[in-house]
Amino acid sequence: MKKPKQRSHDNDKRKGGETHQTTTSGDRTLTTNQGVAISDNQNSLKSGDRGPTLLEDFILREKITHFDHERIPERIVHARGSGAHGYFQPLKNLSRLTKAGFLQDPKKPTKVFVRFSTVAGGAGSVDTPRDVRGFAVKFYTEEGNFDLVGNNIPVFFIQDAMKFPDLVHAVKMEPDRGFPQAGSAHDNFWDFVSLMPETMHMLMWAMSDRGIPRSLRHIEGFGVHTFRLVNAKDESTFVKFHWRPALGAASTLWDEAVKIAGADPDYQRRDLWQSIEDGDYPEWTLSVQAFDQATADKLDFDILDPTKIIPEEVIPLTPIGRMVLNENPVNFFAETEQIAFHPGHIVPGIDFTPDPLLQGRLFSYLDTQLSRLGGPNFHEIPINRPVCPMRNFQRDGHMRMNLQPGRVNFEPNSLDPNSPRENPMRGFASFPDPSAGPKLRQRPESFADHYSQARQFWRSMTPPEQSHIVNAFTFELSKVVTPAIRTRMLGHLDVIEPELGKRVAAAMGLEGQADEITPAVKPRDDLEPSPALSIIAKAPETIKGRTVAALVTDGSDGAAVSKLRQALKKEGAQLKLVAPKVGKLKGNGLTPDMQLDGAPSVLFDAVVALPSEEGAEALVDIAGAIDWLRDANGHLKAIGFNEAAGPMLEKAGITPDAKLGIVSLDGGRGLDSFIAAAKKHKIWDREKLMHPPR
Ligand code: HDE
Repeated sequence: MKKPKQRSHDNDKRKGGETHQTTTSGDRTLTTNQGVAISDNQNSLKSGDRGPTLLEDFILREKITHFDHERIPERIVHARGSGAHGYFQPLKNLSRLTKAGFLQDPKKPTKVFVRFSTVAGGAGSVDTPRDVRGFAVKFYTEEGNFDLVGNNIPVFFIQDAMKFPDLVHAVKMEPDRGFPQAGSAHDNFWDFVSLMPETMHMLMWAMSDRGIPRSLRHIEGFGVHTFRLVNAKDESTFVKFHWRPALGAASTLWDEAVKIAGADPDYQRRDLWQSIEDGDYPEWTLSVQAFDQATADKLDFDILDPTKIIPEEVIPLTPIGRMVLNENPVNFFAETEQIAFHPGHIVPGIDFTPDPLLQGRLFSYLDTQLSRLGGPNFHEIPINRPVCPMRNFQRDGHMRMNLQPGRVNFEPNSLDPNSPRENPMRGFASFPDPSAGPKLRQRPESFADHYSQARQFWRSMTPPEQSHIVNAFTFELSKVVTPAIRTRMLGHLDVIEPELGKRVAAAMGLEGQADEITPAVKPRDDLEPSPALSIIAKAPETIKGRTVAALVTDGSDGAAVSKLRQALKKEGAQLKLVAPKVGKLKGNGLTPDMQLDGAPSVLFDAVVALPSEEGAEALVDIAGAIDWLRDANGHLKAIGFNEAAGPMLEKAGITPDAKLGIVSLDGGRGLDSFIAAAKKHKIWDREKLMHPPR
């Protein structure tokens, strides 16, 4: 059932958009930014119809000047992003943990805007590189905006903000040549990380299937740092924040991600947009791992170290809320581009810890908005405005929008008893964190173990996921051309887990060449694997929210298509028809959604070949049609087919085998077993045969 639409800044947007048109003359006359009606929007003002353009043409100059300034600096990281509006609702009253107003009443929704992003690429880069995904949520609460600026990976590469510019320089395109775009497979990145053992845990995550998610609707999210929740009695509880997608986490295969990048560079942005347009709203549960100081003291790592997780098996997740994204932006620039996140946007009831990475972030995000959005008044841009009253004595500056009346712009004052005053009862009060010590530049000893959790991650993966990690390291390190970087990195992999090091070295043909790496702290061998870290182990069997494509031709069986469509609809999935031509098909009245060349099977979760006999005869000689099936097979997707498609399957080298998800739809239960196979998302048993582990 569709939820009623909720949105932030409704009035701002709609009214703002219409002011020009309604206030000029009540009609739809085009005007300049000064409100002057424009009579001709096709021709500049010239001296004679072939004559030079006149400097006097204030309409042309205004239009071109504005156009010249349409772009603002893109984000230095997380430049490529997609956003949506929605709402958050607590599952229960959380006053035991926090006094934050928006976490008290389960009946009360809070509006949110979420921006997902990749990290390394520019704003125009593709959606599916191997990369971390940003997961930033702005909660417009009645006590101010709260930003939970997280990632889809629960740890970070580095432990101290001091290293962030180096990390980002290393991963982004190399400064002399300007490539690679949106990719970590280059010397600079691997040189840096191989010299920084603290990156090892996060590298395992980034090289795992988490780095190539199926869609933004299928990613988990993490606050990464340890935060505090503070209740009305000023009692503090440590928390780690977790988002879990209602559809379950899911990933692509590397070969698939690479091909999607060419077939649809906007694959994930389009998916997010389309699912919201279709009313199939993406949804997540927000959970916390809550613990006290005594528990923190018992953990075998430091909770201030952002390169560590607390396994769910050690401290389970407590679900606290639900988030639904139910409205697309009205304008990408005004909202998704101009939204300004900042971990320092918090509200009473939530507080920081001295995690040295978080502490650095608390400076960086405000600072970056000054250059990105042009000045200190970005909080007045509609998407950034709090929904609660905002009053203080900050004044003026670039692009000040609010009219601030009166002569009093200072505090204390006696001239205006109605002017704003501090409020010790309601105002934000920092939790009196007791940590202090001598002034020094030093990493604590408790941050020194860089390998144990990397090893634990490896041991928590299923065999296919382990193979994907081996393949990812092999791919990336093979792109590195400096031999010393490769062998240094192989040395680290040996420390993480000898089996991992050996497999990557063998796949690269560099057996026995790994550097000797001596870790500062011997990695532990006794950490229990955490099955919750595996995507495959906990994947729900569902095709909800997925898209299945049917390859159809003139003369295809229309009844079979509608049976398939109905069956998919029942499961919450959709059917797209792909055909050699995009016009209405003959003999069945079907209208294709997409033409074959623009709809390779990488764009779909499962495929069905339902050609007519004549249609199949023509398609069997078309490489694109055979690749359509061959790729679906290689990408471990469920494949359904009718008898006519037999020769096509044969040419694609595909042997029907219902146990491996290659299912004939002709028999009575064919459709059911196809859907059962599609619900597995990937048929992992097929992978062992097609891509034997290295
Ligand atoms: Fe960010 N990060 N970051 N980061 N980050 C930015 O802020 C920074 C870190 C994250 O959709 C920038 O407005 C520093 C961790 C997301 O607009 C910048 C450090 C995590 C987004 C910045 C970190 C993140 C950003 C660039 C280490 C996961 C995109 C543009 C001390 C918990 C937000 C901007 C959006 C964006 C700095 C580390 C997540 C430069 C200095 C850890 C999701 O301020």
